[in-house]
Amino acid sequence: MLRAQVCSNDELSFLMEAHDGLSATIAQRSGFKGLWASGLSIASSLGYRDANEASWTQLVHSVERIVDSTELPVLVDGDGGFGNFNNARLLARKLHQAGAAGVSLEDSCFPKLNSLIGERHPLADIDEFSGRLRAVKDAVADKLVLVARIEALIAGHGLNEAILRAHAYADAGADAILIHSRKSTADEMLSFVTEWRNRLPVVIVPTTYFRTPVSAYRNSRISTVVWANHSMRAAAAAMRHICDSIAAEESVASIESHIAPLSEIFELLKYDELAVAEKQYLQPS
Ligand code: SPV
Ligand code: MG
Repeated sequence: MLRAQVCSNDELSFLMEAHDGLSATIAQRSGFKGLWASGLSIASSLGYRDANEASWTQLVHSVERIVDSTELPVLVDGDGGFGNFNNARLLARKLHQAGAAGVSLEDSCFPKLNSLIGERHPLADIDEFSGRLRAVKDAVADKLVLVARIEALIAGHGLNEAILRAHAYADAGADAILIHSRKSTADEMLSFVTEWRNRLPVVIVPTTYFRTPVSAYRNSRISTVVWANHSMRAAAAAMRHICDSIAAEESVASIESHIAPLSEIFELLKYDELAVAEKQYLQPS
């Protein structure tokens, strides 16, 4: 199902960020057909910086909760694979066992730093990173969609470097290319797409160029848009507002109508299923 979404440029698909079971459940309710297990959002919700402070096992645990919470396919942000080819293929195997549908690997060096902050984003050597991709492909074959993510534009290199890398990663067996940009307009990313001519489908992450209408992506036959961190940021804003208010008022009376009723939480987490199961399986004492 993820392959049909990510590997087709006939129809634009959307992946919504999830960082835990609840955010995954809510994304499914809103009608999303696939999820992005965001490294930034998972790290932030755990109180870590998106700098490989969370371990690969913590990522796999978070992915398990996301996968278990919905029927949606999950594309996991695997950062650079947490090391060399060996770490990358181990991560891919474990993500497959956890039920992920795909993994995105970026050509950064360990430890990485989130692409949207700081100026130091050293790129992996092209051949070394291609080896990481080949090792993952050999380990999981077609059981996981493999997205190769290019950080060349983030690192301040030009279009030529990005295109060179995209061809190398396609040769190494990637199923799709994620071209990342942190410009406030889509121009740089769209120039890549024009030059690339869809040798492989293209995935994008319009976090900083959020004003561009999605029609521009449809016109460019981009395959997939990732809304990468918006549930996590929405949660942060809502929690800050509510905590400020409760602290100032020493009361929860005025905020009750602004937060999710408990009935909604119980409904989202299917407490009714538990009640039915108890009737079926719990022996009366
Ligand atoms: C993430 O969601 O963790 C991503 C996208 O990798 S970005 O934060 O823009 O690097
Ligand atoms: Mg990330």
